[in-house]
Amino acid sequence: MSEQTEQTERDAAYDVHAAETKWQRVWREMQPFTADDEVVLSGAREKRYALTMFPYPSGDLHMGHAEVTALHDVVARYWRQRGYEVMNPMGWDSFGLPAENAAIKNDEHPATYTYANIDTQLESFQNYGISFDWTRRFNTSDPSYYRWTQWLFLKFRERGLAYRKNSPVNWCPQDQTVLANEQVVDGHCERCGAEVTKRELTQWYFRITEYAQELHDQLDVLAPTWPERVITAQRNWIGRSEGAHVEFPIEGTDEVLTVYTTRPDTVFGATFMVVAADAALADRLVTDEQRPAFEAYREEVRKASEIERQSTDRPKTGVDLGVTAVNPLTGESIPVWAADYVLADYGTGAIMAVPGQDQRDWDFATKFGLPIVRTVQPPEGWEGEAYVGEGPAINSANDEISLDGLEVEEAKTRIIAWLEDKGRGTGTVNFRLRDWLLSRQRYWGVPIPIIHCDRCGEVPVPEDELPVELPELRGADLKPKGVSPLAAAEDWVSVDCPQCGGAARRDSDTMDTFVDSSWYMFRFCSPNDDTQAFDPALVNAWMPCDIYVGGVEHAVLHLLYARFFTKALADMGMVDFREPFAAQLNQGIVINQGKKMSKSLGNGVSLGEQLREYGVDAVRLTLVFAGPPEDDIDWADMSPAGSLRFLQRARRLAGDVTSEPGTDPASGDDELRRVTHRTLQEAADLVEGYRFNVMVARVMELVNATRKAIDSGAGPADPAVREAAEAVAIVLSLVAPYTAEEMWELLGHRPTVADAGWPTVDEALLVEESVTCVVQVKGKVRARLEVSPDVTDADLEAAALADPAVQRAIDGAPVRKVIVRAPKLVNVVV
Ligand code: ANZ
Ligand code: ZN
Repeated sequence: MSEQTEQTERDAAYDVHAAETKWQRVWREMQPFTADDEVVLSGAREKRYALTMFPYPSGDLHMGHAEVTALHDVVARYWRQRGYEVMNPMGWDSFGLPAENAAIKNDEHPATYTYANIDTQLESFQNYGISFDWTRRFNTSDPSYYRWTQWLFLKFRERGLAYRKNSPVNWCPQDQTVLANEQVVDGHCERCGAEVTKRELTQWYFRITEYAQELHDQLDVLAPTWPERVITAQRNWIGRSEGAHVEFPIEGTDEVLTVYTTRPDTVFGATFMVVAADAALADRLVTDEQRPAFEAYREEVRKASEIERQSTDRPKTGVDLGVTAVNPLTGESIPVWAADYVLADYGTGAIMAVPGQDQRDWDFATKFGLPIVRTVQPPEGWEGEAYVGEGPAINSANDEISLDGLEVEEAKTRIIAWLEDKGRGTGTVNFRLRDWLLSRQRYWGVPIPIIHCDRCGEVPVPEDELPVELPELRGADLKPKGVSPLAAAEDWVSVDCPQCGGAARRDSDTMDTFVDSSWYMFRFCSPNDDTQAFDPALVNAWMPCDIYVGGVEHAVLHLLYARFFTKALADMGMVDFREPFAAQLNQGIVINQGKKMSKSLGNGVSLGEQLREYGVDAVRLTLVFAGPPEDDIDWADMSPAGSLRFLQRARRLAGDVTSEPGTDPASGDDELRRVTHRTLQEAADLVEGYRFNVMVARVMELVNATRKAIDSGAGPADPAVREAAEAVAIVLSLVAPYTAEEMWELLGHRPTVADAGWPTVDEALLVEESVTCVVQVKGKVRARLEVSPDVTDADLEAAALADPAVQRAIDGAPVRKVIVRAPKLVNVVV
């Protein structure tokens, strides 16, 4: 090749798409990302489990997937370069409403739709060059997976952690199915946005409340490595509060109304009681005379959403139940009302109303002319209504106890002790968290492995008959109807009872998809094991996940459920850790022109088009370089073309290097070597601190420094230039794997750069050049010392006093004081 063509070759933009095809073939042959269980079991290498939330197979991958996996891959590939055995698995969360609704819309079977999309997404992921271990993939809708979801359900049920009960539940009128509390966002269905109503139904639940305390407490342990907003969201959702149960006898009956209150100190001010209108208790207490009014009111209440019911600016409504209770402290007879602002499924479903200290109670009392007694002294000049702040207790004494003058906390302690002593109440902890409603009246999910028999009741499907396969129901109408389409599949539903052999019926509900995703991280550790849900030895070796990258929208859904599953499995002796995710990172979202991408706004950005136009690496680099991972990215402000130009520039460096691979860099240009080693050091720190965008900026600087050294300094044969170019390739491999492979090859190495290993940083090269320190004696500069910028005060003082010029200036006089301002100044006073 003539020098001329060589030059043109190097300067020409390389064909990114040809490189993609080429390296995909190489990777497919090499399988460099297959995690080795043996290495981890034997302890030969330390493990890292990098997990990113697996997708729903609805449509092809979009910008959101591109962003989260690009960020995630930085960490996974970095760990590999650092010599860890990395497991980075991927699969599909392939059951659920999104697929089912899309399938209905397209008049297709959900399975056809789902598996076609999985194929598409798989190909896109492979093209996108994420370092996934594809040998571990599975789909939650595969019978080989959901067999174990069913098995786990039965194990949970054996332990009393899965059960059925009748109660008012959230109902989505659009999707025609029940929803868990976690799936109701501001009173609306998380999936379709319809306003959620209540229905009284018998449903399956997981007893997550059994773990409320631990789920709450362990947040403190997770806080340093989990995003603050997730910790806060979970803390609020679990909603731990401390208070008391206080008993109010109902006059003329044996009934006792127990209330939950966080302010037992205000009990002297309880002038009436309120029971949730839809609680069974209200129905039991109401007098015959008040019943018609009560029932009419209850009808209204049932139509209201929880949000409406709790909104404070809504006029208060209610009905007097016609009975009275006795305030255990004042001995007064107080009326009992039913209202909607008290919720049936929180606390005890009843409250003592203290209008002096609670604004909702104040509004209610004012509206219905009920008495108001203040029991906390408001500050001077107080003109508000209910006073919720601190202050001394007032109007709070009887013959046996006085709280008057006590501050809130002290008064609480005192009254709880008294109540407990008299057997009229107890101090207690309450949680907002409810049990997790898991059954759904829809088709595309895991069948609940239970058979209902008139004689035997609920009978679990025997383990050796699992999985209970989802019937195909080709051609059946899957539109939401309020009952599962499975109920109509007579052949499937009617079975013999496994216990008595009599005619029985399968449970026709399916499980919420969040059940599927609550244990998938365990399955990845032994994905092909058909003898058990997971291999405990492998799970204990690989888990917990060292990082979990995903969207903050799962803060209280998936992330809470997965924590619950882990704790339950630990208590069953199946795993020896209690939290599944040691660290977590939430990415922001990709928006366009300041707005969320949406069809109706017409501002969607097609990932496919971006990839075709700029190539995978440029898109990945753009997403990682855009800003801190947690921030949203506005694609309109991004320049994938600029990213591509940078990648071309980086690649050209590799083409320019003329020294041989393995050349000792020690004799190379010192200045460039310093930049290289500082970059390697900083890049490592930046990746570990999730500051990937700054890491990219440092590589860009290194590319510039190297280019300068080639063109106007050391020249292409200098070993420091090779060292720098190799460092660029290795660091860049975390973000732009194709370009990095190209560079690695141009530099004369065999693939794959993913396994090159992070170069050892030479500490000596990190030391910054010296600083000049001025030494004064009697106010006159007597010496200048060249010292390290991080010299200690003591070392600097010793060095200054030992200097011959300084000694001469002191001339034997007694030193009174030495003022040291390291590293720049020493002042000797004699
Ligand atoms: C008397 C009282 C006086 C209250 C006062 C507050 C202030 P958290 O912190 O959320 O647990 N409450 C209890 N059960 C309820 C229900 N089912 N529906 C609606 N409200 C209910 O709140 C506990 C407080 O919320 C309880 O303390 C109770 O009102 C109310 F100055 O009791 B309190
Ligand atoms: Zn039976």
